[in-house]
Amino acid sequence: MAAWLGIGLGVSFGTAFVTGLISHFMQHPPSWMVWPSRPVNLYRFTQGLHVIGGLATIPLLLAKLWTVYPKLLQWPPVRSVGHAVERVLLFVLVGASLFQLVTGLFNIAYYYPFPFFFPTAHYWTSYILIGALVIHVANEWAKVRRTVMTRPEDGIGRRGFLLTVAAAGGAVALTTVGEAFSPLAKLAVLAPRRPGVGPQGLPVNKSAYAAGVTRADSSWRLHVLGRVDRELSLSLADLHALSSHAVRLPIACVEGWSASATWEGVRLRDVLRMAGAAEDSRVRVESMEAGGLYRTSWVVPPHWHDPLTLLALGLNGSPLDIDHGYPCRLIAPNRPGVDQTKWVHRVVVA
Ligand SMILES: Nc1nc2c(c(=O)[nH]1)N[C@H]1C(S)=C(S)[C@@H](COP(=O)(O)O)O[C@H]1N2
Ligand SMILES: [Mo]
Repeated sequence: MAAWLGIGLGVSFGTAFVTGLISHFMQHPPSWMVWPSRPVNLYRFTQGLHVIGGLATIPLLLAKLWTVYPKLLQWPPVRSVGHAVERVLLFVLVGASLFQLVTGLFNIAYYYPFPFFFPTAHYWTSYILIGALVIHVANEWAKVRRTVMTRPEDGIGRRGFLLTVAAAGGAVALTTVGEAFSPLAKLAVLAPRRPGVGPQGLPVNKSAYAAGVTRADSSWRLHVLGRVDRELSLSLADLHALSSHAVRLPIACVEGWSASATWEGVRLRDVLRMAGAAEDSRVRVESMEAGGLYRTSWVVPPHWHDPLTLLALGLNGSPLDIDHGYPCRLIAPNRPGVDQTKWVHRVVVA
């Protein structure tokens, strides 16, 4: 049983590691890395897999610990130097696994009882975990192969237990996946984000009130700093006078929830070309929000060249609700939610 559970855990932690790295490097790309703007739903998929897969892993890890915990109490605790090393490694592996699942769960529940910054701790622990996992797999490979190839004497009992664990993991996935996959929205009873609940039928990550943003009045302008000698100052009416486009794009939050909506507004590339931006420039979008981690975001050429990338003024048929970024917010394909900046008032070409 421990062998089969180990295989399942190897696959799910491996998947979480890869999808986690994708999310990390999409948000913090090294200078040589460029993310494409298509497929539109790529990040939505990888991050949904990361979070929902991670949740479904919890019953799997608990079952594994249940089957192996008698080993923790074995006597003598250390038989040789090699054995001591193996035990320390297991301690690291179990500790890191629990840490990743627990902090991930707390994070999507907005519960931060720990003194460290979640993304940094979760990111670095993933390398420790994957390192310990690779050594563990190398150590156990032969044993697991033998176990998996032979028929156990008590095959029925083993199958029953494994089926129960698989069912528990499946139940967790089924009752949360609706926060990303709308056909199953009705089943999403365990999802921290209720699909479809929020102004204009879309959940809100941070409200205007929480961000300290007040409703923009008629003095609001979008400043676009293109070439040094060219700065645009556009009123809301000016923006509405530009050619308008409607796109169907998702907000895909790092917390795993995502939702598609119809956004109306002007193409970012139209505004940037009006301002004389060079085609290969990076662009910084800035919010009216005074502080906070997500006040600004960078838009690289593949993203701002994409005709789907909008400075959105409307959502699902009406002007943006203030909680969705009134008067103007960025919406771009294949991009983490944290980079879909709301309450935009400045666009700076770097
Ligand atoms: N200025 C600003 N923009 C922001 C945020 C923020 O905190 N401040 N949160 C981001 C996050 S984490 C997400 S998931 C999306 C959510 O967009 P919504 O609230 O319109 O659904 O907005 C993004 N835009
Ligand atoms: Mo988010």
